[in-house]
Amino acid sequence: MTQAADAIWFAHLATMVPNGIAYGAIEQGALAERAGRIVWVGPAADLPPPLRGPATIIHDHAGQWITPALIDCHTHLVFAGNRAVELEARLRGDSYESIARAGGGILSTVRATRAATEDELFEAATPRLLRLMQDGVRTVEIKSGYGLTLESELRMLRVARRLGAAHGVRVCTTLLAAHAVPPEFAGRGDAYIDHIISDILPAACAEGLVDAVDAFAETIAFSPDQVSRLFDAASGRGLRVKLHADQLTDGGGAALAAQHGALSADHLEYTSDFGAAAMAEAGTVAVLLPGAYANVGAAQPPPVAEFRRHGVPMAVATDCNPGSSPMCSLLLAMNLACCLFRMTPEEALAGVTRGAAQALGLAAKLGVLAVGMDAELAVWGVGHPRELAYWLGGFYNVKSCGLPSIGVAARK
Ligand code: DI6
Ligand code: FE
Repeated sequence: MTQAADAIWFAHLATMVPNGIAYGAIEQGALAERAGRIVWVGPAADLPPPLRGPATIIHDHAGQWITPALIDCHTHLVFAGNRAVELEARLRGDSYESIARAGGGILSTVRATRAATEDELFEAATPRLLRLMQDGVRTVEIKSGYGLTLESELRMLRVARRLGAAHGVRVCTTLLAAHAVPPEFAGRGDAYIDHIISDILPAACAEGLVDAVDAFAETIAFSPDQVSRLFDAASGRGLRVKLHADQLTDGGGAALAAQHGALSADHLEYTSDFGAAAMAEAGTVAVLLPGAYANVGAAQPPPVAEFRRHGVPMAVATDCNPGSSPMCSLLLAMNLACCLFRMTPEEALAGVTRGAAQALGLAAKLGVLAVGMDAELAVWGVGHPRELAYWLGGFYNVKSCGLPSIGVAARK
């Protein structure tokens, strides 16, 4: 006998299951949830009557659309200060790299972030997280990387965890201590990588603060050899890795990420066909960040057509950070991915649901509406899911989100 559900939603469903139907759509669908899991999805007319018990909460959103709750799989949400002066400098002709080489860029945010207390970082990041949540985001990846000392990297990751607990959002924490060479190690990148491997990584792991390890592979940051050493250490601890790859130059970053079985390689403006093929082979997700592309004024977009051709899974994220992508709207990122990268609205939505879940290693429980998955939903006042990528910045804010029947807090 079928047990009654805790809650049932009636709406059009963009399940995002890749079944050959656009958006995996089920018009006039029903979705039943029990104990936080999806137990039934299908056309409302086929809903088994026993699922609807006397205590089942009914959410009738007839005519509206439900998608999986959105996932922002690449952010640097925790930081102090801002870098609006760098926008002016870039408009005067300075490049992102030249600003970084002159001691601005990431290192200027490092100075501000080191000087901030844990509470100050929490207060600064809170409105950014709330803005993401207005766009239906319920899972956010947050990187460290503006501390670059043991103590300040851990502080950033603690703030990230605290943000998740305070706002009922699943936060995935990524250790990005290899974001820039800190001033204390100027000219000694290898010694800094040694310090991460022997001190920062173990301490962050001991506190349970690391879901994944990331690095910035670039001429202004870390070399392939340095990244490889760090990734070997991370893998030795059973951690998955991600890489900021080929953002400003083709440094072979995509292939390097693939070689290490990375969950994702991110940015990828300069990725070669060889790199795309390697990613497909390794199952590494291409995380595309159109905010950074637009704001830095990159010369070429990532090779989306090659990713499609090779079957590389794609994700879209905000890259919310004070330098290259001061943006807190995932719906805007979807629009930019379509207008700047020629992704389709369906690919953009898949990129903030199914693809993003895969980029975080959460594809077994998030990203599609299917039986057995976590019931994390967003209800939208749109006539068709393509509208989510259509409005610049999400005119149609999410109507409701999460799990009214059991609350949204403390799910990990
Ligand atoms: N690439 C980026 O776009 C961000 N980090 C990175 O490695 C930018 C970080 C910043 O400019 O503060
Ligand atoms: Fe980034």
